[in-house]
Amino acid sequence: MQTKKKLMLSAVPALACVTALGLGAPAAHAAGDSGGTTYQAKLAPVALNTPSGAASGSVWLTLDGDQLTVNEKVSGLATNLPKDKKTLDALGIPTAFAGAPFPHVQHIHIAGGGSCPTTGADTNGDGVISTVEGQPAYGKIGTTFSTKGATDASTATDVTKAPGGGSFTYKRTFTVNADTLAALKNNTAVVVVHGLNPANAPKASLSTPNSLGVTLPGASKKLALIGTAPALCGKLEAAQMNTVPSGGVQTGGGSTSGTQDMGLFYGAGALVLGAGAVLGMRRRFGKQH
Ligand SMILES: [Cu+2]
Repeated sequence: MQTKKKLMLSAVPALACVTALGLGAPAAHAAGDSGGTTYQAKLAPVALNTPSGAASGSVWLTLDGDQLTVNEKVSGLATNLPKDKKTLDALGIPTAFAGAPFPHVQHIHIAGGGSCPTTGADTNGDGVISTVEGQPAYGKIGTTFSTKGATDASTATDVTKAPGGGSFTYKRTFTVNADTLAALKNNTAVVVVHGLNPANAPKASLSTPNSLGVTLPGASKKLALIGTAPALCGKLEAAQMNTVPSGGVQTGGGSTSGTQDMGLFYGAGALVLGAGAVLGMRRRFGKQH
């Protein structure tokens, strides 16, 4: 499993270096016949919620009419859900999810301030910026970067359709809704990746219920704030290029390296973790006990 993951991730640097794009012109046909408009966002840790430098990511969007192609990579997020029942219970996570890749729901937020929340967004002063507290900055959900099915707000908190794990790439082409399209064009679209790392998240996020009222199927209480609070955020801005990183658009439909294990887990109801992964996870979540 480790080897597989490494192999998949090794493709990322190649993808990233294309953004240097001194050579924008020759790469221009990559975006297709009509040459779409490209937007990009650099994903940075959300204040209070994710320590500076702990996680990062990049998003490239290519818009061709109403067809939006998303290319995204993130790293440094929460990797796996805890495995022991006591921790799971405390966080409002059903035991069926034990050890599964940590689901990260992610959206294009729209119609807010077109920015990412700063420490002042923590209006209740508990040391965590909840999804709701972040809304004056980034707005409501316009589009969900789901791995399958709908891409509007209807899949916003569906963890079974969210990418998972600490590092993943996400690629999908879909029809973008009018509200999101308008936000992209008027410069108020913001990408938000949710789900905090229990190992370094603010303490209150482990004990406070999430601000969206999400209860996972089979859980006895609401999911803790770590499950939904914003971890990474980045404002989308029109890029001065008509392309996406090479290797981007060729594959149609949704695909996400790193989510295969999650699909397996949710499909089969069980995930067999290698011994190394279990040890790694214990180390990672050790701080909670
Ligand atoms: Cu969101």
